[in-house]
Amino acid sequence: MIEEKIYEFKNHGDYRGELVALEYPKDLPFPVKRIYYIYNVPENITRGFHSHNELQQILICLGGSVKIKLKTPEDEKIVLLDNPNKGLFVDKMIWREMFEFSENATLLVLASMEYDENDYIRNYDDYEKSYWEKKNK
Ligand code: T46
Repeated sequence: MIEEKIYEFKNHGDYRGELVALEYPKDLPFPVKRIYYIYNVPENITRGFHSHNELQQILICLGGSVKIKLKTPEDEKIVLLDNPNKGLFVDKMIWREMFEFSENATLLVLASMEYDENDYIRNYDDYEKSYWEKKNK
């Protein structure tokens, strides 16, 4: 079973607008080593199609909305991100696809590791093999 772990961030907003502050370990499960964001995604584009050996991430949709498919050989979940107060934890060894980006969507990602292409599993058959190997260890 894939656990759908959503972090509900504290909002310090007042009449001047909203403010969310994220600190490790108070609000986040790992110290953030890298931040990136995805935006201006054209209609009908799906991104992702990979898993990670070790990387853990939190996905936050700062504006607009996007759907995230989380998948393993045993389970599949689709999560709608449409609120900057919420962060979706995506664990290592979970296949992910990001789709249905709204026109103005900005997806912010907090990552537990620096960028390392060797940590990616971009072929689904390799992912499936590695998933069962790790699970049956
Ligand atoms: C993930 C999902 C949610 C870098 O040079 N540094 C980086 O930190 C990242 C994330 C990417 N890149 C390069 C590698 C590729 O040449 O940017 C290009 C696009 O990356 P990619 O095709 O992997 O993008 P997505 O949107 O398919 O996946 C990204 C992350 O790569 C991935 O870790 O979990 O967002």
